Amino acid sequence: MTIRALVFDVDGTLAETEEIHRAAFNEAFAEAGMGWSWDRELYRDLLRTTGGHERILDYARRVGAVVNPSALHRRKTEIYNERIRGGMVTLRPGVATLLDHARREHLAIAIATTTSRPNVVSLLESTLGPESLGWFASIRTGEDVRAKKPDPEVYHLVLADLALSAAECLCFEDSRPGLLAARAAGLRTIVTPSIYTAGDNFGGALLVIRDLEAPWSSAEGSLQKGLRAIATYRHSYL
Ligand code: XBP
Ligand code: MG
Repeated sequence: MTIRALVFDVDGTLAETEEIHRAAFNEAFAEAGMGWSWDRELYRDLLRTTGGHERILDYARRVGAVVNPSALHRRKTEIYNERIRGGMVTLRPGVATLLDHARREHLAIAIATTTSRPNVVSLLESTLGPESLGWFASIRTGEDVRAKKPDPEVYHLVLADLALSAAECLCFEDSRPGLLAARAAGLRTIVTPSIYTAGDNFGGALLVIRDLEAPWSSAEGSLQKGLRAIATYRHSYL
């Protein structure tokens, strides 16, 4: 079947943003004078809870603290956006080229993420330019759903926006909760593990590759053919 759309996760897939999220959480905690500081090892564990608001609540429960997660998360989002708009992040290898090829070959591109909408807007604007928001046929975020990944709700919303079946799309994720969400929506998923997810169980993925700097994005006019070959080849194994 012809692939009509590529659906992308954001954090860890488009860019290695998780260290900027972690720094923003820690700065918000410090400003509030809470004495909380999440190191990398702890954050790796906390990432199993998707969504920053939920992550704060999860940690508060672990340490038996009573906090206002909404105020903390609002401030964390402000700090994160200042940092992203300050040019702190670049896209992962191959991402810009793949988006470019997809657009040239008239595939729709879309976003399905757990993170908050302002974070997606600032990331796209500061890496791809202000006009890039208009390239995406659907952008669905954690703000649009009742249940975050691994629940498939965000992917169902994107598919409805695109008016396409899962079989007509390919999905790009970096984490196990993301992969589970995409698979539960019936999407074939290519995984590019990120700094916090390398070594996770990616069973059910169509393909697990280091990054998106792949042959399909360098061969002129062959994206559709390349993606279809990968999808068809592996389809019978899923
Ligand atoms: C990754 C996440 C996000 C971010 C924090 O989501 O779990 O929660 O860590 O973002 P994805 P917020 O890979 O699906 O983009 O604080 O805005 O929730
Ligand atoms: Mg991710």
